[in-house]
Amino acid sequence: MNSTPRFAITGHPNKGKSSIVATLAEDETVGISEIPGTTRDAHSYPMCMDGETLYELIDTPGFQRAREMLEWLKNSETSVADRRASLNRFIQEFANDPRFHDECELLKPIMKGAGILYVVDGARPYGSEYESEMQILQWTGQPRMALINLIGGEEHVSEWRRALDQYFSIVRVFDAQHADFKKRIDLLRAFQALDESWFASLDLAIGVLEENRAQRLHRAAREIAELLLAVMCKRESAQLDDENIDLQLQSSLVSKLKDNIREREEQCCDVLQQICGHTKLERNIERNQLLQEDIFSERSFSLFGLSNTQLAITGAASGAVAGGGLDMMVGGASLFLGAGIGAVVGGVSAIFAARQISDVEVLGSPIGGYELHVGPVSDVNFPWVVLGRVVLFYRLVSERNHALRDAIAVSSESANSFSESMNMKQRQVLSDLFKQIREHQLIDSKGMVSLVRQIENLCK
Ligand SMILES: Nc1nc2c(ncn2[C@@H]2O[C@H](COP(=O)(O)OP(=O)(O)O)[C@@H](O)[C@H]2O)c(=O)[nH]1
Ligand SMILES: [Mg+2]
Repeated sequence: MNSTPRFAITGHPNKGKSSIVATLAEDETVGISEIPGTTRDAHSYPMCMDGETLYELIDTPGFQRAREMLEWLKNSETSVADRRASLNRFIQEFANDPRFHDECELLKPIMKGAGILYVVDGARPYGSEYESEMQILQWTGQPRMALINLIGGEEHVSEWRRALDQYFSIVRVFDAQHADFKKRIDLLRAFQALDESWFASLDLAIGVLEENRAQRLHRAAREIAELLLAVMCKRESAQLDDENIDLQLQSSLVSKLKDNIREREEQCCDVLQQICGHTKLERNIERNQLLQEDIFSERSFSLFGLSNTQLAITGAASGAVAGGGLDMMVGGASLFLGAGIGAVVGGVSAIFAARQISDVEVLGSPIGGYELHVGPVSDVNFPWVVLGRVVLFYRLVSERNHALRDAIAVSSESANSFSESMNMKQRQVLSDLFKQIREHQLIDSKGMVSLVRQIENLCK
């Protein structure tokens, strides 16, 4: 049989049931709340890939009156073989009784064949009030697994294990908010072991998930490579009255260039979020502090740029000033302002004051007169800064669990270690590719393939 596996997530209110649904269905729309009793009705969240439903997670309200319910069941029981029938009778009898609304809601999908994921909190002690819940779930006879969530720590995990082992054939610790991809796959494999009829469907699901993850990485790396190419080639220009540089115009072109580059980086981050199914994050939160930090700030350069030694080793500094030949072709006067541009940019940072970040030139315009050109950004560290920022962003977003809704927190240590996380070879290959882009203002298809591959490795 190749039916879609369905899992009902059950347990006491406020133990992270909805969080587990969000994580396993990779769905940011699942309602998670610190207020118990928020989930009122059972709701199914399909895990879909390429239009195919791999499995379904059913979020359910928590047990409210398990003890009373069990009492009723015991009174109506005639034989062990009759237990499922008793449960069905209970649902029929109390379907419209508000006292047992939540019990009926959570049992319905299970009685229709869903597997059970019973969630408890490993930070809270085990208590006999849970026993009725576990017994009721046992009565359904459905395949079931218990998950010990770690809401506030794990001090009661072993005590919970001993109790849960009595009722569940598989008991796992599963951190709803931080379980990574591998942990989620492990869970699906455990379910395979629980029910043979799901084996083939879950095998397929795991294969699709793994394939999708690789595709996601590739798409993201391609997106980042295109960003690098775009920002490294970006230029701004405007008509000039004569061949003299209009400093005000130059300053506004520099601002425009920087704004466009920032905007392009924002766009790329939006796409990376989409790729990872985290579009809501954008609306709910501001990007983390580090990424809020301006792309052209001194801090960005010192965090993500290569050190002078690293630059010297890779030979990145040579050929840093591009565009020198351009004006020869069109016959304009070229003005590399060098350190001067820092003053024009307006003291954005000490680094910019000391370095030439972009070329400024006056070129003869094809339609007559003169044009002032600003860009591309020629600072050798610029692509490293952009690369570091977006790769770090992708790592955070792609690892991020869909149960986590707060702001992405990134430590400056992780940013600091970014350039160190690359080995010499990686740095050299990237450095050569950046040089190619800087010098030719384009990249050939072989270079693009290599760039994407390098970025994939950094994003993992
Ligand atoms: N720290 C932490 N908090 C969690 C975890 N799982 C859930 N929570 C929080 O616990 C509260 C209840 O979570 P929710 O998923 O809505 O529980 P439900 O009522 O069982 O569906 C929410 O405020 C969650 O953010 C976890 O693994 N760690
Ligand atoms: Mg809930």
